[in-house]
Amino acid sequence: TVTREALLAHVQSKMSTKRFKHVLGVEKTAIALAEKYGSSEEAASIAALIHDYAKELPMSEMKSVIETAGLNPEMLNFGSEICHGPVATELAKKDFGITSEDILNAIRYHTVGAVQMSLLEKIIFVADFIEPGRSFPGVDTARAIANQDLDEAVLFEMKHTLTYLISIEARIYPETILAYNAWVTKGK
Ligand code: DGI
Ligand code: FE
Ligand code: FE
Ligand code: FE
Repeated sequence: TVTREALLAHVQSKMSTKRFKHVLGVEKTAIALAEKYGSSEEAASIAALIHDYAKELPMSEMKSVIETAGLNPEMLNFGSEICHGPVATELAKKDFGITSEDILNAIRYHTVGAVQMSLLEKIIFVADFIEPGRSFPGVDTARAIANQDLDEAVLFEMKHTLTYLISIEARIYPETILAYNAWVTKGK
């Protein structure tokens, strides 16, 4: 597989300095969570470095990746925010030869989450939300929860994101609601 140095160079070449800083913050946070919760730190690093690899791709290129890979074309109606994770997953296979389904799913579901999530998927989902560069109201609460209970942090993030999206009258991707419904009833 690809070395961290090669990955860093490729990823950096595809995005703004600001977004690359975010990616490094996600990597650092994901490695710390992996250590804390007993997951592979190497897998956390690779998934974190690739998670936003497609974020600045033009929609025309996203569309062609989605069509070629046979992904659900419905996501195109929700723009780059919803498409960039699944598209990065395809590019991770093609550009970097990533074959670990766990790493690929962590990249795929990093924006929306999923009904069932592996430890690595939860780590990338939460690390993306709480990395040191994030500064929205509630981020310190999210960091404190992530330090205590990773599942609670996933649910907190889903509630926070959905509340935010509704407040700005954004359209909710159906998978976002399915994930929220599954997590909000866990343990009840
Ligand atoms: O790529 P990042 O900015 O690091 O973070 P992200 O991939 O977690 O989220 C990107 C954006 O996607 C974030 O501003 C919230 C938005 N988003 C998440 N779920 C939905 C959504 N946007 C819409 N319209 N609908 C959703 O269901
Ligand atoms: Fe993202
Ligand atoms: Fe996120
Ligand atoms: Fe991100």
